[in-house]
Amino acid sequence: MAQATQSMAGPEDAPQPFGPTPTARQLRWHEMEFYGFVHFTVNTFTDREWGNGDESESVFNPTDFDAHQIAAVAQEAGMKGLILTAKHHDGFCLWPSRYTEHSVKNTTWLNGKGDVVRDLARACKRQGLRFGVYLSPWDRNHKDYGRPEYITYYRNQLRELLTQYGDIFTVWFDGANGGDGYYGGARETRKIDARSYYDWDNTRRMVRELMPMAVMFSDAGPDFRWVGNENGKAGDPCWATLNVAGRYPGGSSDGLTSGERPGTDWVPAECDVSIRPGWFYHAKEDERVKTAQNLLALYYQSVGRGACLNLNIPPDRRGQINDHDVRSLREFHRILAATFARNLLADARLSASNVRAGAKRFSAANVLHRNAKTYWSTDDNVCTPELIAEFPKPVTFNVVSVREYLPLGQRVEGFACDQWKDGKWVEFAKGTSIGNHRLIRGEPITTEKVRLRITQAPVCPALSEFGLFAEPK
Ligand code: FUL
Repeated sequence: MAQATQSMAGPEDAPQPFGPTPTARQLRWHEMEFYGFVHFTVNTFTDREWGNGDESESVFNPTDFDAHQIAAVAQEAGMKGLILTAKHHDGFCLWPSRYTEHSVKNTTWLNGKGDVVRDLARACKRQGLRFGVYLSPWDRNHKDYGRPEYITYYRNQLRELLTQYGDIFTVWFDGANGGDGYYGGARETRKIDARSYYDWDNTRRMVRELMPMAVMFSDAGPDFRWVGNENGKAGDPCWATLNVAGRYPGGSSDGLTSGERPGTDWVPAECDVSIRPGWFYHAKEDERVKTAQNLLALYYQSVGRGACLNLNIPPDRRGQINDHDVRSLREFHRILAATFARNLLADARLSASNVRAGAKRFSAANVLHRNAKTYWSTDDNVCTPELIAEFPKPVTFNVVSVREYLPLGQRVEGFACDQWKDGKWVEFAKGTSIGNHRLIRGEPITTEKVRLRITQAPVCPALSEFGLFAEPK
């Protein structure tokens, strides 16, 4: 006779998930951490940030467009994907959409045979990068904008993008909406009700159907959220959870910077920011490109707070990433790669105050590798454990890295780090939210013992990484 299977979880079983947890598509996105925006359209040639929608197609005329240069620069900078403005607010389409004449097909560029979406999608694939699209809901060119017919047009375009260009990892739904524009010659102001006009539920359903693993961005998710500013800075804390009910794209940005805890939904933050003052390329901003040190600071304030960083690198009028930007990106990546080349904890002897059921599966050693599948956890009643790392000889570091095992939800609400100094523990860092990744960067510390304390958690923690790293001089 078969034995009755046990229905209650035993101590050797994995902890129960806490609160909302990420979907497979969100986990895939979390792992990317850093990717780029590519803002490119008629604005690049008119020197504007928002086109009015009445630009002649012939305005779009890159002299030496090179999708491979763009993708290679992104890849060398450590980005895991690129998101192209397939259509910005001016309505000009970077692909030859069959639903409008306002596109690359009516330019002299490559005799109207060019397709920026196709070329960049292919170049990304070749570089091992994921590719995503920005399709502005607000369209200052289209005659029907503001009427129901436009929603059909918008979905037709989205269908083209999701069926003609291979895998699309994200659809980025911008929140800017309504106002004056060309609108097929009407040249008037059109206001829409951002809450109801776009019928987002049905558009989202269509994206799920055509591209099940694509994550959708907006102020209100559903998969990841705007961080509430365009400076690239996440809040501290920055919870992955949010109360989504009543939110809509273009609605209130209250709570987006820090997230909400408790929160009903897993909707982590993305920090979008440009490497330049503007989103589009302007020669007059060549000397105002963010430096490698600026970019590093942004990285620690975004990725280092559990968000993803979406750094805009706008092609210039050639259709390539400008040398000024390339130089900053190279130096930024050189420092980052050298910093994270080696987890100094690999040399330490680790001891945890508690290991769940004393089982190897939950042992402290699991935190040493960035392996999204393994983690250190404790017994259910042990919510504030500590982990001590002892080194055979003193080590010097200035960056601490901690990650939670996300499939079990965001569990930790407080943590602290101590160094062994003059015969006692001295705290040198503390924080609240961890989530996908928490980086703390400070002055170099030299010590032979480090302690990580979980100081507040409603349930037992589950940590997939603890690391100490040293930034090169
Ligand atoms: C905003 C837009 O209005 C900007 O032009 C840019 O595309 C930025 C990423 O989003 O809402």
